[in-house]
Order: sequence, then structure tokens, then C-alpha cells
Amino acid sequence: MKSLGMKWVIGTLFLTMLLGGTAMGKDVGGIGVIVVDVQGDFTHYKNGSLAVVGTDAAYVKMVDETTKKLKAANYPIYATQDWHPADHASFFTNHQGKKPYDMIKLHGKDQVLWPPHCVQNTAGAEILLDRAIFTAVVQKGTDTKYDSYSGFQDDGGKKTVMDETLKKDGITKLIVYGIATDYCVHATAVDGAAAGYKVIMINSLSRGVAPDTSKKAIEDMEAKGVLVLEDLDMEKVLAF
Ligand code: VGL
Ligand code: ZN
Repeated sequence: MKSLGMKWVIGTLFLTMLLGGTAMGKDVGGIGVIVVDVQGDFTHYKNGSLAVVGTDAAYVKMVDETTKKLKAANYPIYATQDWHPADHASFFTNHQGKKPYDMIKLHGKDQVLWPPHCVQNTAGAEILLDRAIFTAVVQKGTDTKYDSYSGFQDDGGKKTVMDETLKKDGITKLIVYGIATDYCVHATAVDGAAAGYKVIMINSLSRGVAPDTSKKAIEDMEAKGVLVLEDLDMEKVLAF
């Protein structure tokens, strides 16, 4: 027993040294990662109801592996999760005579009517990455009356726990990627920048609903101070 305990202590010390202190929670410069809505319903991989172009198994694997590497480097990982009640106002099925992707005015704003997706407690709403890697999962779109592309707040202006969670964890810089570039990634990145975070969006780790809206979303993010990188490049992230 005694020698086993000693071996464990030595082993742990060795591992700690090997990882250069990261295992002890060494400061990683206030950088956090937000993985946006990597959920079954948004992927072809899971035959999702709102499957976005290019969300095959290879895409999910790439996001999974990259996120695990960031976690291993001790960056806290956050997720957003679209989490709608079945009677949500963004579903075309909840509006008489409407078809998927029709536009309506909702509370005075343009609203795309989506196929029902990410309904609370359904398989399609599940996040496709291992839950254990997330410091926090922030759910959004839970109010029937309002859509919520942003991980920070819904269209009615009601804040999620995102900002207070990041502040509590000392986060000042965010790496953001996921689905969809033109909706939830865009809104989360822009709101993050508006809330005072330095935001870096990674395009190759994100997928958009449509090319034209994705292009506009990238231009808008850049105009609002977000650094858009094609690939994750930690040197550029650290320098920003
Ligand atoms: C999203 C459409 C509807 C997204 C969420 O995650 O980008 N898009 N709900
Ligand atoms: Zn949604």
C-alpha cells in the first residue's frame, strides 16, 4: 500500500513536470474556447433535421480532435447548445401555412422559419462532443417566443449565463467555431466582441447554412472587430 502510494505521488509529480505546469491549472492567458451548436440536428453526420452543408463525420471528427487538443493544453472549453421547446416560434410548423425557410416578422425582426430542430431532450439536440471536456454548456433558445442565435443573449435581450460564466473564469479572449457560420457562430462572435472580449473565429472549423450569408457573416464579424482565421493558428491567437 505504502509503496504504491509513493509511486502514485512520484508519477503525478513527473506528469506535472512533463506538462510544464498546465496540469496544475497554470494561467493560459485568459483564453477560452466556445464550440457553437455542434449538435446532431445541425449535421449530416446524424441525419439532422437542419443539417448544414459539410457537416459529415469527418467534420465532427476534426472539431472533436481539435477541441480535445485545446483542452489538453488547458484552455477551458465552453459549448453553446440550441435547446428549444417543441412549440418554439422559430419552427415553421408552429405557423399556419408556412414552409421551411419562409421569412416572417417576429417582434419586428426578420425571422427565418426553420424545420423543427434541437428540441429539448431529443437525440437531435445532443452535443456531439464528449460532455466531460466542457467547463460549461450554455443553453439558448429556451424561450418559446424568441429565437437566440447568440450564446450571450436571445432576441428579446435576455442574457444567458455565458458572460457571467466567462468573467468568473477570468476569460478575456475567445476562440469561437462551430455551426452555423452565418447564424449562431456569427451572433456569438459579434456579441462576444461587443461584450469586450477579444474574439477569434476559426473558419475551417465552422460550417455555414449558405455561402452568400456565410460570406456576409464573415465580413460583418471582421467589421465588428472579430479576427477571422482560416485555420487555428495559436501564434496568431496569442498575438491578437
Ligand atoms: C442555428 C438556425 C436555427 C445555429 C440555430 O446554430 O446556427 N441556426 N437555430
Ligand atoms: Zn435554433
